[in-house]
Amino acid sequence: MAESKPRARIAPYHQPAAGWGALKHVAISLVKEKVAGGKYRTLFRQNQPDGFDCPGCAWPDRQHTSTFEFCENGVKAVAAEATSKRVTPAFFAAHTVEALMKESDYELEQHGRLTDPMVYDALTDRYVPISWDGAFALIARHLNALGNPNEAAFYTSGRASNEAAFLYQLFVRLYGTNNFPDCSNMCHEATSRGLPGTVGIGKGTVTLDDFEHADTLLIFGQNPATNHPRMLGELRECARRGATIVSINPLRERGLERFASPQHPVEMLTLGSTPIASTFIQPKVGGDFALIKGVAKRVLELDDAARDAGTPRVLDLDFIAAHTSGFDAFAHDLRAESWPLIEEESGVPREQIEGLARIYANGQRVIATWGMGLTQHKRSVQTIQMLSNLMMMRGNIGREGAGLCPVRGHSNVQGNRTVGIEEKPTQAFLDRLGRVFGFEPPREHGYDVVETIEAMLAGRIKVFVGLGGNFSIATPDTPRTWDALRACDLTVQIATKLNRSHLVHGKAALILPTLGRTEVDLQNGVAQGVTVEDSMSMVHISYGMNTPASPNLMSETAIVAHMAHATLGSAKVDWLHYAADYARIRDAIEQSIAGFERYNERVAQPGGFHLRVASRERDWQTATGKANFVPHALDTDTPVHRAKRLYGERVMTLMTTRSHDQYNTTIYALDDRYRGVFGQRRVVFIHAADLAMLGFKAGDWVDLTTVWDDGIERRADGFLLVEYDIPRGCIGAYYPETNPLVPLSSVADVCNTPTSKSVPVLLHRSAAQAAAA
Ligand SMILES: Nc1nc2c(c(=O)[nH]1)N[C@H]1C(S)=C(S)[C@@H](COP(=O)(O)OP(=O)(O)OC[C@H]3O[C@@H](n4cnc5c(=O)[nH]c(N)nc54)[C@H](O)[C@@H]3O)O[C@H]1N2
Ligand SMILES: Nc1nc2c(c(=O)[nH]1)N[C@H]1C(S)=C(S)[C@@H](COP(=O)(O)OP(=O)(O)OC[C@H]3O[C@@H](n4cnc5c(=O)[nH]c(N)nc54)[C@H](O)[C@@H]3O)O[C@H]1N2
Ligand SMILES: [Mo]
Repeated sequence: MAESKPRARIAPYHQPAAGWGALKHVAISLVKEKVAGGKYRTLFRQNQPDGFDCPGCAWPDRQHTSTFEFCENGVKAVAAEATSKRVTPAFFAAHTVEALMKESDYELEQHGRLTDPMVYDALTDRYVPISWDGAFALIARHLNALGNPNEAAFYTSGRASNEAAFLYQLFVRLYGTNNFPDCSNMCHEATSRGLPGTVGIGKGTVTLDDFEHADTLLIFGQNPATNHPRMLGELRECARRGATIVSINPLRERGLERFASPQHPVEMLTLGSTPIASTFIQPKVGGDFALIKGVAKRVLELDDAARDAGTPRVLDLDFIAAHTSGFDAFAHDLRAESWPLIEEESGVPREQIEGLARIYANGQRVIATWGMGLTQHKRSVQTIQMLSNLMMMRGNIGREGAGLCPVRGHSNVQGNRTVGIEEKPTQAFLDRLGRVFGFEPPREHGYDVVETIEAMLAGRIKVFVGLGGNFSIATPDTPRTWDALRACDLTVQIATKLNRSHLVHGKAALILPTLGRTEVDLQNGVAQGVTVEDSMSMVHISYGMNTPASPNLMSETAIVAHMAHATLGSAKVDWLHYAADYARIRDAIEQSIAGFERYNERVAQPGGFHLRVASRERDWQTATGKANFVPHALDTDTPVHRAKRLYGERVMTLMTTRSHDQYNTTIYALDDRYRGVFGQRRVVFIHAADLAMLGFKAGDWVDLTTVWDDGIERRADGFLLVEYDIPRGCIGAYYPETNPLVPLSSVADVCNTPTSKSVPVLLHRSAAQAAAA
């Protein structure tokens, strides 16, 4: 690479989050990306009524109107898409796949936007140009040659629009399978599978308005300064109103300590900032289930005391009586739970658990938010159900200023699920889809991400299509996943930028370059809008404004339509007719899915519309017709417990997380400013006492191996040890570099999410460093 790498260093960060630091970095990212001429203005049209929906995260916008919401990482996402650098046929002619494999993910990202459809040529180990028609014919030939449609898998990364995703699932179901692995399987699946059991629907119950009324916010396992920067603006307002904000996270994330708002010139000029969280609880990694159960147990004790003293009750008895089922069994289980076990498993001392229970019980309107810190563990579904139990004890669901707030990742991951990207569809969904389009959809459940990789390894999946994303390294067990992908007959990647999944490919392979959301999408000369659903169920329309990166790009919707047309023909569904005017697809969504009445009309209103979430209205769509309290036992036999029985306290629980300068597998730059890491990514955060216990010191290099029971060696080599404020026995490192350590069979109960935030590992003095010494 021509660009010289910045010098690596570790330097703790003492400034507030956002503020001048963030503005400076926006300027750097614009210059570095060489944002194509005149496109700066697009940054100011982001999340405006006539602009595009930010391809960054799924955090909602206030009314989607007037004020330009400043977001450093949103700007990076837009700038990365608007870069003037190009990956052309000439680029591919100059680089073999073998040569590109030697580049880092950061280097691959720097090459810029893909411009033309390309097909892999095994003779020269290069990608060569192919016509769009040739590409679609190749896909059709492979799909139609399979003995069984279940031998193909269709991945979705949550950036696809509702229109593209709806057409995609229709195509795949008409083709004959429910094999829809998606990024959600690795992300908020525990939320989507856990909440239906308690409140009936796997979505959050709050909207942004509730943040204006909440007096207490519990933030579980999230790093909003990096991953949802606009959420900090809401939290800042809550803090200024005097709301109590608690961060529950093994790390004291910088953005939750102090935040200087770029929206507020006075704070910027005076170098002032707003303190955000008033309380930090640092459970051990994976300790939240025990912690939340402990808080619930304490709330029950406080209620017992209130009852005995004749003071106002702590439980919301009216809510429990009118709206819930199963409280007695739940309370019985809480009373029987052991305090020492709760303390041991959470890693939080009893006084702090009691303190948190007091904060919760004092709150009249409580919102609980959560991110990947809760969803990527063995017991994630149980943890999320325990959190709903806790919220139900005081009626904190379905009233103003209170509720459940899962904070989703990809900007349209929630919408994708709503319009049918779901490997386990309900029969009712399939019935209606089949009725509208006159076919009998496949009924058996399809494969999720982990099952897809297992099926590829067993030779049961032969064709893989990826609508966005970077399947080869977002997934666990990297070397095995690569074997799996390479065993496929055909891999197809629909993408904006070059990534590892284009290099780790099937025997035949296609790269299909697509428009990004920021770009004008013309069909028959008419600009098309696409719709997305944010993390709070607001559906709105998005129009791109930039000139496409290349004249030879197709929109995702058009690519899907042409794939379907080539594979199935257009007798049953006139695919190209749909792709010619996306309003027709919205009409089809309206006919097929509840809640989309007058879709085109309502989405045209500024701000769009709220898709009904029944639980928000205390309409409980569960088997009991009530919200269910679901008791769960503490598990003392997780993979981490088992590893500790074998290797004792040397076993560390590894959480894999995001740095500030990445978007999932897209590495924009090599810094993690708020955690004080610069110019490098191969670091391990570790407690000082664990360094001493293991005989290391900060600055040493280590190799990591996983403790697992299938005889396969899993390792990731060459990480710098960084002393950090993290609980004993826990370490942190970045994803995707650590995915080789996550076993494919290490998944969460019920939802099958890879346990990428709790991997039992051992640290070894780096072989390379030892050799050099
Ligand atoms: N800039 C940027 N924005 C993004 C993304 C990005 O990569 N970059 N990714 C997008 C996507 S797809 C998603 S899903 C979201 C992810 O956003 P987040 O949910 O914030 O994801 P992570 O950075 O993986 O980790 C979250 C936090 O969990 C904490 N944590 C780890 N283990 C535990 C635990 O056991 N308990 C608790 N309580 N906390 C724990 C970590 O310390 C960290 O602060 O962000 C989205 N937005
Ligand atoms: N160890 C570990 N593993 C994890 C996680 C973790 O915390 N730890 N997090 C998991 C989570 S939460 C998620 S969501 C997944 C993410 O998994 P993915 O969604 O598969 O990965 P991304 O890195 O978001 O995908 C980036 C690629 O998408 C393509 N792209 C970008 N924009 C567009 C577009 O508009 N259209 C199309 N077609 N392509 C586009 C670009 O080519 C880019 O290289 O990773 C999961 N894996
Ligand atoms: Mo995600």
